[in-house]
Amino acid sequence: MAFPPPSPSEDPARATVHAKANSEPRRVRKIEHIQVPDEETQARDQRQFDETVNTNGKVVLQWLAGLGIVAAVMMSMFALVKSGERVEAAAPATATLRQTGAAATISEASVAAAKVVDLSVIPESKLGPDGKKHDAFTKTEFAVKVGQPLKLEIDNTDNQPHSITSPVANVSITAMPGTHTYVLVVSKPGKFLWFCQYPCDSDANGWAMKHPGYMSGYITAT
Ligand SMILES: [Cu+2]
Repeated sequence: MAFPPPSPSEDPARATVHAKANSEPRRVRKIEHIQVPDEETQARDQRQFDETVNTNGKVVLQWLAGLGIVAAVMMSMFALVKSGERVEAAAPATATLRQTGAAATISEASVAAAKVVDLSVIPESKLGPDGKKHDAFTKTEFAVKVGQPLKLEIDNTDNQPHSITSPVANVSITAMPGTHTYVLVVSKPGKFLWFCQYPCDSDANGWAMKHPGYMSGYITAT
């Protein structure tokens, strides 16, 4: 047979607590309010915490994604450089015409710091295999570093323009009569044939225009 649960009035301890609670209801409620956050406050704090974690997490993820993109770009650039080296290594030593990309953009600073090469254009000056003198540039071989400008100070002593033209190297320099400075820049490695696009060496039907060393030559970019 079970004893019935004691009533509050039968339990002295319980009766005391009950009496205290009843006698100091304001104080108890006040303490509870200060020390224990209510459900609304807890929920709000939790939301703020979650939002902070979420935001920070997103920032970290975005940062990691950005890092991944940078790494991918660097790897592809490295791959391009390596593939370029392989192409160059496999290229024959003889003249090779190469396709270049868009015109190279060069900074004023790099132009100002560029090396200067002096040359002249002199009509009927260079002896050909036919025993006659032909129109010619005094220098027809140019060595450049890819993307680095080289200044050409050309004294064109003729009374008409001549040019250093290489469509495959995206080079087109028109040397006007007189002494002027021009910028030669090539954006891709290779050995490129150039020619003068202005009709000249007319005494020999333009022979010089088709022959390297006269009104034609090579630009080597490494
Ligand atoms: Cu010419």
